[in-house]
Amino acid sequence: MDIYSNIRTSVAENKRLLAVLIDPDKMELDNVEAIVAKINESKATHIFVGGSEVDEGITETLVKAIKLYTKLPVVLFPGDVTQITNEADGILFLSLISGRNPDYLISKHIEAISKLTKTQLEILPTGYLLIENGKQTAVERVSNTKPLVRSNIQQIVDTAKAGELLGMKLIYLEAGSGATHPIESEIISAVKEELNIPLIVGGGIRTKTQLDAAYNAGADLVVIGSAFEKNLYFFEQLKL
Ligand code: 1GP
Repeated sequence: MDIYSNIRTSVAENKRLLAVLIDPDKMELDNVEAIVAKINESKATHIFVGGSEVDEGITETLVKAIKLYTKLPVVLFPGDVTQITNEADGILFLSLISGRNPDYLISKHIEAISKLTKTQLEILPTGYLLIENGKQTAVERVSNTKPLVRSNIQQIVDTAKAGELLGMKLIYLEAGSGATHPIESEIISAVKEELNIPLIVGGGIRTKTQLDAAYNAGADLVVIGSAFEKNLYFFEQLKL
């Protein structure tokens, strides 16, 4: 089954999906086998690969290495066109709909087409919403956009719903890597209530309480990067 059908089936069955995010910039190739072994032992259902600023070429090498050691779907979560590689299974084709920078709303996508059409990647059109979290994150800096204000829940809900009605297949609520505050439950549940497509939540999730809170509020797929990067025993300690 393809990645999206799998996600939809899991959501229909109330399964909790978990993606481990690997940033190619922070990963030594020598460590890939051991790290992927840890991911395989955990409850992770997906591996996301990407970062806001990644040197050209290293994403492909990393994805190739990851694929040697896992059967989990490897999905690109690219910060830029240069991170596209046919070695992965799919790609979040992200439109930063919280922002007003045309580069990240449509221009980068046009730039990506000549590469994407030469790949077999499953393309997952994703409405990407950056939400204010207490400090400036790499996404905000690199995309030169303002995050949505946390307290304006209606604006966040309307933005997510607009993404769905534009035909996007996933909505991703992003607090930013290493965020001070993960996305609040009130925001997740308000967005979930209005959406008919799967909801991804990530950024700043460091504890089991925060992870459970995201799922309980309605996240279908949670993304964890930094906490696992800092401590490879993170999922074992969470008893996941
Ligand atoms: C960032 O949502 C992801 O794009 C994951 O964030 O690194 O804080 O887990 P963390």
